[in-house]
Amino acid sequence: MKAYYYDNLPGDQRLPHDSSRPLSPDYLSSLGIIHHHFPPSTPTEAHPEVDRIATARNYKNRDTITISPTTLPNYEEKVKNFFHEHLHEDEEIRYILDGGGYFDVRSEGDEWVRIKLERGDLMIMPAGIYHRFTTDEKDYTKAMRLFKEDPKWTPLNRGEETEGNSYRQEYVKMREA
Ligand code: KMT
Ligand code: NI
Repeated sequence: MKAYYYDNLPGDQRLPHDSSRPLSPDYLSSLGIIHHHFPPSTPTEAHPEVDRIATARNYKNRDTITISPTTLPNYEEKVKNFFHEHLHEDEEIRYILDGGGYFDVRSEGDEWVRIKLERGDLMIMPAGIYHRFTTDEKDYTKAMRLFKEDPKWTPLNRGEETEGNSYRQEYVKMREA
């Protein structure tokens, strides 16, 4: 895992866009993000710690998605959709089984913070945080997606409605506390 401010320069979203302004794990904590590194023994099986965390946090749902041009129908369109800024009404865990990718999350000043995830990285994002995702130049992310409740998988794209969303407001209050 590596985090830094996104450079906001035009160009392919899959490029690093590293502004050379690094951010620490403590900074991510202040945004309500938790990160661990649990390398899986094979690219198909979660590390036992992942199951332990999921059970402890009462997670009920998970799936595995392989985001690559050969495994995901309409790859280009899906990657564009993942890159639309959105939030979820539930906390979500992303665990990288293989490959890698970038999650961008909004800072408290509404800047993009880019989080580079690699195999074995586990990230817990709080409900209500604005974010987006992209593969990197290798076009290959195999990720386990874990959600607490059923069926809040729907991304809510940022707009007037998400500003008034109660999960969003709770998140902002938590960040400011
Ligand atoms: C999300 O919440 O934006 C995603 O699930 C992206 C795909 S998972 C690596
Ligand atoms: Ni999302």
